[in-house]
Amino acid sequence: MLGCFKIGLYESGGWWLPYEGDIDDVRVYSYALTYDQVSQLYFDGSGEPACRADVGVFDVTGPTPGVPDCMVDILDVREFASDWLQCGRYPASECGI
Ligand SMILES: [Ca+2]
Repeated sequence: MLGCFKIGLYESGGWWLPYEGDIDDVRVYSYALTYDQVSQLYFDGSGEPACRADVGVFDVTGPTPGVPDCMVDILDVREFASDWLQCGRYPASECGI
């Protein structure tokens, strides 16, 4: 299936709206790029590491509480573990704590 794309516009609710930003590098490929290829292009252009979407569900926080930092590390484990000892039974005496 062939689609169309427009440079400088984006679709929202059936309307094409002007993109409010700068575009300084446009490339059209005849094939789909891999995550690694897209990430490398981003890194080459910005010098900043790209955040891969495949770490998303485990990255729940970072040095700023509640703000994911694109890394799965001890801060995320601490966040997951923070609820382990909570008991949802009623009455609370049934929790055995
Ligand atoms: Ca994190």
